[in-house]
Amino acid sequence: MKKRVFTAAQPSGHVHLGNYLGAFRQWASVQDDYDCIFGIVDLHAVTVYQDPEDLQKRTLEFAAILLACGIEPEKAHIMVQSMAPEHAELAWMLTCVTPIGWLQRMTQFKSKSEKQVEVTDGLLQYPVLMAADILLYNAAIVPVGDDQSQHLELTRDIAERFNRLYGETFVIPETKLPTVGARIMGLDDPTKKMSKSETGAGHAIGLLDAPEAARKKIMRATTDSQPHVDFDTMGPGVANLLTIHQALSGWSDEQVKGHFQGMRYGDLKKTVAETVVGFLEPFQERFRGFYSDRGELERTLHQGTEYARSIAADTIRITKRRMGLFS
Ligand code: AQP
Repeated sequence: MKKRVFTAAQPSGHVHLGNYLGAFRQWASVQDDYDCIFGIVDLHAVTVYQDPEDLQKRTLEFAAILLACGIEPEKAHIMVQSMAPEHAELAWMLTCVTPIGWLQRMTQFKSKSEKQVEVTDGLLQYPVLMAADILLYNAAIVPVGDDQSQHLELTRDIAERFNRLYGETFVIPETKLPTVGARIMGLDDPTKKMSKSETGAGHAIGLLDAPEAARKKIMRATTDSQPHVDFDTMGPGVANLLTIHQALSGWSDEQVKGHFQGMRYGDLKKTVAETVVGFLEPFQERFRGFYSDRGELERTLHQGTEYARSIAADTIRITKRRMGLFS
């Protein structure tokens, strides 16, 4: 029997190159070897306010993006979190075994709550819902970008604590990070990770950005005060551009060093921009093809969710029994 993979992303804004390199590309690469469930986690998205109409639209757009990234519904199941009430149900059971201090320590909670006028309970509970997403499917492997490593560790801690209290129930999942591109940084500020919720115009390369707009963002990316690439002294902005190029081109470390050492920043940016545009153009053509068939997209999401719920129902039954909940 194939091991199971579960991973997910929020339809919370403009999907960017960091999401692709850190996550979606890995998702496509594991679909032949594992039983894969990929979630569009809209309940996570609403931990900060989302325009309701936009959110609905983005869920379908997101499904088309995943298909354009190479995910094939014949091999992998794409599900929508809010259509599977088992996620929220398990999250509550896990909330009851999770010390509040574990949640207050999460760096993403700290950084996201700083940006809110009022911090909701949902934002604090976010990692428990994420633990429920994963444990619901007894996923052995969870491919994510580096920013999610801490949440994955917490998922393991919650699962172990539950297993200790109530007996062996959940599989302890492993984190799978990509070798290159696990943390793509913002183009305007390479000390911050590229993020959907950062609003700066030059911050992220959106997967649906017009290719010429993406080129301009790269040409304006923050570098440092040196005139050319020096691998011994380069700052985070230059390192980030090189990572983007390496992740998209598949070049080895030696090839990257041989090609870029000593290159002037203007030429480095032109080369990276060319590579990014070369990726975006065919990607967006595939996207438009999938997005134009709304009926087919909806069918894919319903079928994927139905499959996921058939597994989730068993986990809920077992978990309730373990906790002594009447059923
Ligand atoms: N900058 C990044 N580099 C590499 N991987 C990244 N991921 C996110 N940003 C980067 C990975 O993308 C997947 C989906 O992420 P998400 O939608 O669950 O939300 P996130 O991690 O919080 O991503 P964002 O873009 O920063 O969204 P907002 O601003 O809405 O929170 C995950 O596997 C993540 O690791």
